[in-house]
Parts: sequence; C-alpha cells; structure tokens
Amino acid sequence: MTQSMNPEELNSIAKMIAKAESVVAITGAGVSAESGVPTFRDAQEGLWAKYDPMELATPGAFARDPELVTRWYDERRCRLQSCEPNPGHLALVKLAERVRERGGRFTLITQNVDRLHQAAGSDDVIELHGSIWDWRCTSCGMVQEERGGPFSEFPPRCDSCGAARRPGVVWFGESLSEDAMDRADEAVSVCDLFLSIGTSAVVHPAAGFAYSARMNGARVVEINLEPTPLSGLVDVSVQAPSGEALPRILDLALAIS
Ligand code: BJW
Ligand code: ZN
Repeated sequence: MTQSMNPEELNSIAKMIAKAESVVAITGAGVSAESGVPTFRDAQEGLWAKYDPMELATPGAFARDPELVTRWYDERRCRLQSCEPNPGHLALVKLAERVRERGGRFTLITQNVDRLHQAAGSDDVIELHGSIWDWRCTSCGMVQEERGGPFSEFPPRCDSCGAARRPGVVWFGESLSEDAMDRADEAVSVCDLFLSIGTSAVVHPAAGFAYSARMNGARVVEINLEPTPLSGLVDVSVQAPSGEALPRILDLALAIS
C-alpha cells in the first residue's frame, strides 16, 4: 500500500460519494492497466517500441502509412480480446448503483477505447475517444464491429463500398463526437463530485473537465498511480492502483448508511 492510500483519505472519498447528488467519474488508460492493457503512453512492446504512440494516433500517420497504423490498432484489438474487467471496473459499477439507489446521478465518462467498462456492466458510458472495436469506412462512413481474429488486409475494406476502413477512435487533431461532448459537458456542469481515475490528465478536452467541475464548485478527487497536472488542485489525491483503491472506497461507501 502506498503512503497516500491511507484509510482516512479513502474514507473521506467514500463520505463524499455517500452524500453527493451528482457524481461524474472520468477514466483513462490506468483503469485498464490491471486488466493487462498497456497504458497509452507506456513504452510500446516488441516491434512497436521504435514508434511514438503520439505520432501513430494521428490522421497524418494513417494518411502516410495506412498499413502501419492499421497493424498497430489490429494488434492492440487482438490483444484486448483476452483482457477482462478488473476490480476497479467492477467497483465503478457498484458505486454507480449505490449513488443511484439513493436518487443520485452517476455519469461515467471514459477516454478508453477498450469497452471494458461496458463488459463490467456499466451502462450509458460516454466514450470520448471512440472504440477500437468499431471500424469506420473512410468513404461511406459505414461502421462495422470487429471482434474476430487478425485482419487479413491492412487496412481492411468496407463491405459496402470497398474503400479503406479505419479504427473508430479519435486521433489527435480530430474533433470528438458532438453527442459525447454534449453529454459530458452537461454532466460536468451539474456535478458536485468529480472523480479523475487512471489518467495522466494531459489530453484535452478530457483534461479540462476537472477544472470546469472545480470552477462550478464540485469536489474533485484523483486516483492515479503517479502525480499529474491535476494533483495540486484536487481535494484528495490518492496515488495507488485504481483496481485496489476503488474496491476499498466501495466497501467504505457501502458501510455508510
Ligand atoms: C494507473 C495505473 C493503475 C497506470 N491505477 N493509475 C488544449 C490545450 C492543449 C492541446 C489541446 C487542447 N485542446 C486540444 C488539444 C490538442 C490535443 C491535445 O490534448 N494534445 C495534448 C497532448 C497537449 N487534443 C486533441 O487533438 C483532441 N481533439 C480536439 O480537441 O479537437 C479540437 C482541437 C484539435 C486541435 C487543436 C485544438 C482543438 C483529440 C484527442 C484524442 C485523443 N486520442 C487518444 C488516442 C485514442 C486511440 C488510441 O488509443 O490509440 O486517446 S490519445 C490517448 O490519450 C488516448 C487516451 O484516451 C488519451 C488519454 O490518455 P490517458 O488515458 O490519460 O493515458 P496515459 O497513458 O496518458 O496515462 C495513464 C495514467 O494512468 C498514467 O498517469 C499512469 O500513472 C496511470 N496508471 N496504471 C491507476 N493501475
Ligand atoms: Zn464504405
């Protein structure tokens, strides 16, 4: 247990959850790390070690070398097929139930593209950066879900018009879905408790939500393995694995009547 994962801090977060009327949780790659999903900024493995993920996750990289970018996403997609939700994902499902049982509101926003929150049982998840399972035609826009084995062509082709398909994720320099942004903005504007979990809090617009929530008077809590640009302004910062901290917070919240 890290020094900052002390019972009083965890208990203070549980109390905030127990009395909050409207909770927003935003998650990042750290929440999936304990499911075996490499975080976005982790060193890439094997053949991918020489590539910078910040470069690969761009429309320019796909335009220059569609095969390379498609292979990167296809390998990540295939690896994800053996990953399962971890205790952090499951605790968020139960925390949402707890808040809703007493008439409160709980909104889960994720930057993750792996759909592990949905696999754990979270509903109405706001996917800010899309999904690695959905592959969209670059010409007609048709989206096909891909849950099978490795692709046989890179990039894969559209079943409807034959044009190249790309992963249905949001790359640097691209706009987020208007629907996802509207839903996230609305929830952030009315929340009285904001939880930032497992994210380096550097990618915008997602990173800005904590600041907006704070400006609107919400309490802000961070759970992350290491300090982030947010750490100095939050009410409580827990530096610990989310798969350990969240279940403990859940247990404490359930014990508050
Ligand atoms: C653990 C743990 C454990 C480990 N427990 N913790 C304003 C200011 C400056 C720049 C901009 C701005 N507005 C827009 C921009 C440009 C850009 C941006 O933010 N750039 C910054 C890098 C500076 N944003 C955009 O381009 C966005 N578009 C946009 O805003 O459009 C309008 C516009 C465009 C251009 C200019 C201005 C306006 C789009 C952003 C799309 C991000 N897409 C990606 C790729 C998705 C597909 C893929 O996966 O390949 O989304 S990038 C990548 O970052 C991915 C993630 O969702 C996202 C966030 O990363 P995350 O989740 O925080 O992961 P990590 O790896 O960074 O951190 C993990 C953390 O977990 C670490 O801190 C660990 O310590 C911790 N951890 N294990 C708890 N067990
Ligand atoms: Zn098409």
